[in-house]
Amino acid sequence: MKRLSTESLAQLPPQVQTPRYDRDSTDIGIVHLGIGAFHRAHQALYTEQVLNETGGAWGICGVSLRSATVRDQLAPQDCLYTVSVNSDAGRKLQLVGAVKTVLVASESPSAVIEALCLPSVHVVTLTITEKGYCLNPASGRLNESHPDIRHDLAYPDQPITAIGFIARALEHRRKNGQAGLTIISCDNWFANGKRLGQAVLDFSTLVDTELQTWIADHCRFPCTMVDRIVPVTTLEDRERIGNTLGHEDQACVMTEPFSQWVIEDNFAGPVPDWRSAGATLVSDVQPFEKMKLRMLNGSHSTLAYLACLARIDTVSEAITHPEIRLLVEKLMREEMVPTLSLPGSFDLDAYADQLLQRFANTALHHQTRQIAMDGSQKIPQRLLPALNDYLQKGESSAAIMLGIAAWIRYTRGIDESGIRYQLDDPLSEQLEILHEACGPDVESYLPAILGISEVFDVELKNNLLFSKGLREALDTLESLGALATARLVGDKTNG
Ligand code: CS2
Repeated sequence: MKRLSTESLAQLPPQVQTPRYDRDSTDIGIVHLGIGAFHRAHQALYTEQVLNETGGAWGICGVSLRSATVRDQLAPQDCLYTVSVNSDAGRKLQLVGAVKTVLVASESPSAVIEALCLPSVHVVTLTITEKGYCLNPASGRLNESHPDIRHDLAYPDQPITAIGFIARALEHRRKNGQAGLTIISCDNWFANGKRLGQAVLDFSTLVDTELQTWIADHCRFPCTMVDRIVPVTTLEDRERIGNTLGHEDQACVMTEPFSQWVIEDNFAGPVPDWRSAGATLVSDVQPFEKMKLRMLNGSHSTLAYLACLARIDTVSEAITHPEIRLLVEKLMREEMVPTLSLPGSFDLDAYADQLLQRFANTALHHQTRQIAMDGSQKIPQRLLPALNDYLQKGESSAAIMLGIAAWIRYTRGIDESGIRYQLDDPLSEQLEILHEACGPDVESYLPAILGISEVFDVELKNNLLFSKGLREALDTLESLGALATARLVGDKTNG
């Protein structure tokens, strides 16, 4: 089968939507760091719609920080790719042209710095996952002893972290008298823009305090809430898309019909008119971020750890188990909703209904193992803050507690059937050593896990309600298993 390319555009089946603007004359206006499937199914599509509607110099230069895989998938097909919107009603295909070029930072760091310094570039977006920010998840400050950060401070022209690239490019832009940039984190962190800004400022202080002042004056780091479920693309997905297009597409992405982007209206210069493409611009994103992190991501992680322990592969399958559904509903409606306050007449119960429907989408095949990765980075965002709200009042919340306990149990690297798996987490080595030393006894491994300061701050670690609740949840998980524990907790009244 022939590979997808600009020439194939005219030969695609009529139901496939294709770019309506002149790609060749579209200049690069955005550099995106971390060009994975999520970016291609989310921000790039918003930009694509702007280009389709009004044109403009908003082409995207995608950057992969480490691996060449995405570049090798996109470059041979002129960076064109398909987004497949999958639901029980069928599949809708759109061919996206907004990405114009892809760079691999590890192969050519100078090309990335040059791209960030292009006069036509006004916006940088990032999806580098939580760990990419090199922050201490508990304190939210740059982890200055992170080996990659130390590398970037020592070799500023060959950075390896997003923070190092941004700081170096901004140094050039300042020296060349160029404009600053709007730098937009699109990762699932609470106050993601503030954290990114903090990381860049912490880093630049170590380089030169004048740079730090220039960045503070000339750049903006708006917070955002991004939402769209994007499972890993499988071989079967590629085959199916290839058969429909009549052309091979190595870079296609699968997603759901739902999409949401809430952006803080705080820019350093021009940005695409994403509002016209369905994004919401607000002065304060935090209520939305908090809602999404606690309701969607908090449930996702809780469901994923329980499901992985019980060997349930996908989210849609997990949510058909009455035990898991009961627990997830309790977590959302009884425990998370009371910790949230949204502007206007926003209906959180309807939001929960919609999430349950999204989780039940059987056309998506969203792997629970995909969500389970990087738990040490995700738990402090998704579950601990809401639990803290309860602990501060001397109360507890059984479903959230079980979510955290399920992650801890999952870090043992062995499921309930005795099958071993590799942890995919920046702390995996530390966790493996810890469990190796402690063995399967909760009394032994729990205190050791609570000692991981990147995840649990001292106050939380020393909170007796917290450690007691976790011990109980872990004891039940270890003796009854994930599903029976979910039922027990789901049925229990909080007190
Ligand atoms: C998921 C998210 O993988 C995960 O941890 O919880 O990627 C989730 O699918 C997105 O945040 C949805 O917007």
